[in-house]
Amino acid sequence: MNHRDMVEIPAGRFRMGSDAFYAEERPVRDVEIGSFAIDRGPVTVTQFTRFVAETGHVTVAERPPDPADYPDADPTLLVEGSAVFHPAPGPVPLNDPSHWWSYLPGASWRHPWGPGSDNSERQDHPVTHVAYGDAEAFAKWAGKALPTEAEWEYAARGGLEGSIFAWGDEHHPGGDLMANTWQGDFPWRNTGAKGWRGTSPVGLFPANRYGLYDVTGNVWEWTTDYYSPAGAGLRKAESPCCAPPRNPRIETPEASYDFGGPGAHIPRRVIKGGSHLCAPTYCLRYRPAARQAEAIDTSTSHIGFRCILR
Ligand SMILES: [Ca+2]
Ligand SMILES: [Cu+2]
Repeated sequence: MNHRDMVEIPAGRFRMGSDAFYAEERPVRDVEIGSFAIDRGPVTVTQFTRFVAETGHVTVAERPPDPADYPDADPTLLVEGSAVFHPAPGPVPLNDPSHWWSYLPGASWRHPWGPGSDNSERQDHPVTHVAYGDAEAFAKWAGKALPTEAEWEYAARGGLEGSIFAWGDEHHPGGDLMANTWQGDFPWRNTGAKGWRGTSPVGLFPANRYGLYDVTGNVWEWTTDYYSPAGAGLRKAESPCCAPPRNPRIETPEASYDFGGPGAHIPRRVIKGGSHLCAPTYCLRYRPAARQAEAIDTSTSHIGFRCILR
């Protein structure tokens, strides 16, 4: 593998999280991170194609789900497929994602918008419809690893201390659109980000100060941390005095289960950075501190990943 598409991130200390937005980002805390190299952009369709050609990897979305794993599921839905966004016909209540998400049989990284679609116009876009295990398999093949949440956030901040966005505090500095996020009225009127609806070519929007593309928007990115309502790096109450935690991570799934939900037995990991579906009226998660839980077996049209080397 060549690593010239990676950037060296120096070791250092940063302020992880945010107190100004969603509860799961709190509290802001100091964290220390060892040095590592990270991919400049999310893994592209071209790169994933090479991985599949060499390994014969079949993604989770391309395999029929095992009914034993989904005892409560409608058996007609237990077919190969993935979650695909479709614009609503008009304004809809924003508390019900079923208005714009559906499980589409035959959708996969090869057919991102369903069986009739392909990647002929999307070779340099981030690969999508990858579950956590698919991202992990790619990383292993590439001789790399997936980042922890803390590593990802540290790199995404680009050395800017405590900024709201990866580029600073202003939403649109100089009037510029800085990332591929939803333009128009979510989830029905999509005027496009630099002409793109859905994913966009990696590198179309400005890099952050470390030279990383698409840390904000385009696709959410998998990290290795299991989700817990408060993220990694919190100091134990009994030791508030001491040095900040170094390379914190959450390696046990206990806090990640979505009790009461249909997939309550499936562990969830943290995804970062927001996607082309983030809109200020709906979801302000296109910020380095923002975080979301995603079930490890789930793939969608707006989640991808990038790798690191420690
Ligand atoms: Ca991203
Ligand atoms: Cu969002």
